[in-house]
Parts: sequence; structure tokens; C-alpha cells
Amino acid sequence: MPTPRRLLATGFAVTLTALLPAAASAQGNLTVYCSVQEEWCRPMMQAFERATGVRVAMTRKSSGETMTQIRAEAANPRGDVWWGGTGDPHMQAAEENLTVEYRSPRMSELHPWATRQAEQARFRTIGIYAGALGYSYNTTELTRRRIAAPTCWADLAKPEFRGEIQVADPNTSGTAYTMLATLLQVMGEEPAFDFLKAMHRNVNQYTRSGAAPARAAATGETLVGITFLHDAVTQKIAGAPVEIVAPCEGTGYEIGSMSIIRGARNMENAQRFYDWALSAEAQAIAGQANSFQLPSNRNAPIPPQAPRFENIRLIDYDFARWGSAAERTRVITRWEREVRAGAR
Ligand code: S7P
Repeated sequence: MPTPRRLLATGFAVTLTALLPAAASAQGNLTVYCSVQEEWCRPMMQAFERATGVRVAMTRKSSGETMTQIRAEAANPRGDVWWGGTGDPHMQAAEENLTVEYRSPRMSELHPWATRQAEQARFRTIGIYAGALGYSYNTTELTRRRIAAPTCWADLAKPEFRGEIQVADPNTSGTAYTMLATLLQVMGEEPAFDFLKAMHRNVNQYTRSGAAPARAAATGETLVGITFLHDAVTQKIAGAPVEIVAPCEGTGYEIGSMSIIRGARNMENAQRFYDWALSAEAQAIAGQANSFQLPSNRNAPIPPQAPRFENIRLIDYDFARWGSAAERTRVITRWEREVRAGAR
């Protein structure tokens, strides 16, 4: 298994949860690619280390970036587990044979949406949390600019939002790909691309990370940030002047997922982590780390701040279709060509 130094030497930004001396841990090692926010990645890895004595080296990257990295490393895998991040790229990794089947004994503790994800991927991935997509806007800036409060996706294409919207780039971000797939399902493909082209004129920046636009809306750097609703909640409870919108036309959601990487050098510890991460106790760490997704273990506490699905107009997101390699590649390529390349 690569030492943290070797990972650094290859140019990857490594966050070490265990800056332990060089002596090998009696329980061995584990390399985790983490695609939730750093604030949640760190306590998860530390808790696993405490619970098992396994020494964890963790790298944090967005979902699309992690998928690209795992594919690039396929001939010489460096990671053991990919934990977190939107489900679509996990589904694609499963289809591309980059991850392996594993049936955890904890599967019976999970909500049906989490196990359905596993079944659709031939048990090469599994749902660990869920969260709906939407946007947040800075109320101070909205008042200052005298713009009517947006409530729908369609509002984001209006001329008064010129240069006021931030969203991530679907090449790197699972959140942004969820937005593309959501709009195509809500509006139909051609109207969705017309909308995306119109909204493109209003976008001030396509960020690398999916949650960054929520932080930018919180500080007023942008008026509107498109993200998962739970990422906006994190900003709101920290005191940011933001309102959170579940768009009126309906919206999509993610099944945040976990997969074991094919060729994992620490397979036994990978399975140990996998089982542990599905436990109610491990999933309770999310809320403590200000991450407000809905946990997949039925016995895990739901953070009171978590946006509840029953209060949101949700679409019946087709994870098998939009998580397929062909669709994901086709949609992102079309977005690059027809939206991103367009003038603003
Ligand atoms: O912040 C948590 C979260 O929204 O981040 C994940 C996301 O995929 C990582 O960001 P990218 O959009 O940059 O890939 C989500 O799965 C998760 O809920």
C-alpha cells in the first residue's frame, strides 16, 4: 500500500488523518478516497481508526475527480475504498468494472433506496446517505439589488440574475452532474438544454467543488448558489443570511454512495470499513460534523436540520439510466459543447 509520502509524491493532495510514526499499525492500513466535505471526512476516518486500530490515509476529492482518478489508477490501484460522493459516478465505476461486489451483513439495516442502489450496481456500490438538490440565495444581496425572490429553476434564467449564479462543473463535480440529470428529467432534454444555455449567461463561475457555491452565496460572493440543500443548510445554521429553495418544478436527489475499489491492497480492512460505515453509530457522525444528509441506516439519527424528502417535490430519479457510463459521458459532452463553450 502506498505510504502517505508516496501519494504526495505523485501529486495528489493528501489529507492525513493519521500522521503516525512510520511504524506499521498492528491492524494494518487503509486508503480511503473521500468525496464528502473535508469536515465530515476527517472525523469519520478518526472514528474508524479509534474503533479498529487500522491506520487510515485519506484523500478528499470531488466525485467526478475521484472517478477519473480511480479509472487512471486501474492498472495499479492505490485506493481501497471510495466513501461518499454522488451515486451516479459510483454507478459508472461499477459498470466500468473499477469496483468490486461486496454484500455487507449490515445491508438489512438500510433503507430500501440504499439497497436498491446496490442491486442496480450488482452490489458494487451501496447508498450511505441521500440529499435533494436545489439552491440558496443571499437575502442581503437580494434586497440590495431589489430582485424578486426566486422559487423555481426557471427563475435562474431571468436577465436580472446576470452574473449572479454559481454552480459547479459537471466534469469534476457530482453535484453539478446531478443538476444536469435533474433538469433533463424535470424539463425534457431539449428544453433543459435551452434553459442551461440561458442560465449560462447568468453564471459567474463554474466551480470545481459542488458545495463551493453554497459557501459563496453565504458570503455574498455570489447571489445564488446551486448545490444540494444540505450544503446550504450548513451555511444557514452557521448564521449566513441565506434562504434555501427546493425548486417549484420539482427536483432531483442523490444517493451518496460507497464502493470498494477493484484490486484494493487492503481488502480485509476495506470490508471492515464498509461494514462499519453502514452502522448507525458511524452514520451519526454526519450530523456532528454539520453534514445534514439523510442517513441510509434506518437506526441512525436523522439530523433535525436535514431537509426532509416529504417536504420537497421530488422526481423519480432514474439512477440506472443517469448513472450509466454512456449517458453520463453523453450528457457532460453535450453540456461542454453547447453550454460551457457558449458566449456569456
Ligand atoms: O457536501 C456534501 C456533498 O454535497 O458533497 C458530495 C459531493 O459529491 C462532493 O462534491 P462534488 O459535487 O464536488 O462532487 C455529495 O455527495 C455530498 O452530499
